[in-house]
Amino acid sequence: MARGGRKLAELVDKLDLIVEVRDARAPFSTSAPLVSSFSKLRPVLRVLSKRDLASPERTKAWLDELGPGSWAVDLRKKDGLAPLRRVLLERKPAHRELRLAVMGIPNVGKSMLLNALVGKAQAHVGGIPGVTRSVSWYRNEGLLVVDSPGILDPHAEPGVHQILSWLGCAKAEVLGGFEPAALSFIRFLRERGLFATVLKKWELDEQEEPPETTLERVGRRLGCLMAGGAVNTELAARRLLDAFSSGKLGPVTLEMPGDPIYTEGGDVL
Ligand SMILES: Nc1nc2c(ncn2[C@@H]2O[C@H](COP(=O)(O)OP(=O)(O)OP(=O)(O)O)[C@@H](O)[C@H]2O)c(=O)[nH]1
Ligand SMILES: [Mg+2]
Repeated sequence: MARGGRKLAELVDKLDLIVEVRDARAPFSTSAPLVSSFSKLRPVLRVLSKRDLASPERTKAWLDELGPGSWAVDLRKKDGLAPLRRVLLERKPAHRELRLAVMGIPNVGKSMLLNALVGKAQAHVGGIPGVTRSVSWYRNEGLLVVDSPGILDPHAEPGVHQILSWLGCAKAEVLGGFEPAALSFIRFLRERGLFATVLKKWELDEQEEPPETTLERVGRRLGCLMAGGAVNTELAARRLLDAFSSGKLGPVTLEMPGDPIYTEGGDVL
């Protein structure tokens, strides 16, 4: 287990419960296997963050699949937190604070959830993975809450890493570059029937063409041009992924419960 994972494992003994945060746009790929292993030791509640960036019908299907003890929230608007708060207060021991940790993979909104729960902007929040670097405790309103750094599973399928790079939970530049990540994203959108949903904002129509050509069209549309007029595809790739991960292209959920999106070899179908 990596050092960060060991630190979390040592922490579990001190906790009453764990809140796992996943991204509502891909609740399967953004699950943290380490947290599943802790679920034998402590109750785990599940929060799907970024509900505002996901398809409402698909979020409902995911909540049905995950069952009781799971909620979808919009942490920017602090929407949907009341039922979670209620459950936390019910579980608070009479004579001391409820001790819980917010865990999950990078950039899913753990620190933002913590700030919403303790009622103050205490933990640092940021749009890139790896903002929280150590385990820290925060307290307020009968809660003692631990913020923790996002943990990626090094043994996850290659397809999981690919999806995480589209969502901004893993750094595309580390995983082989923005361009391959954007090309696999375009391919995925086409194969999953999501192309029009995602790219309508930029008025790009779906055409029978290689993903490289689509990326060039994205680059032209966004004015990512080099001297001489050729498209800067690296920049176009970056702009496409940034726009998707930050929600500027509108709400879309990439995964459905029971709908496998990985091949047996672990690549995205
Ligand atoms: N639109 C939207 N953005 C969100 C929501 N929750 C979090 N974010 C954004 O997601 C980004 C990451 O939030 P953080 O709270 O820093 O995420 P984290 O899980 O603590 O990340 P690390 O500390 O890097 O592991 C920030 O840009 C937030 O503004 C949400 O519900 N909706
Ligand atoms: Mg954080």
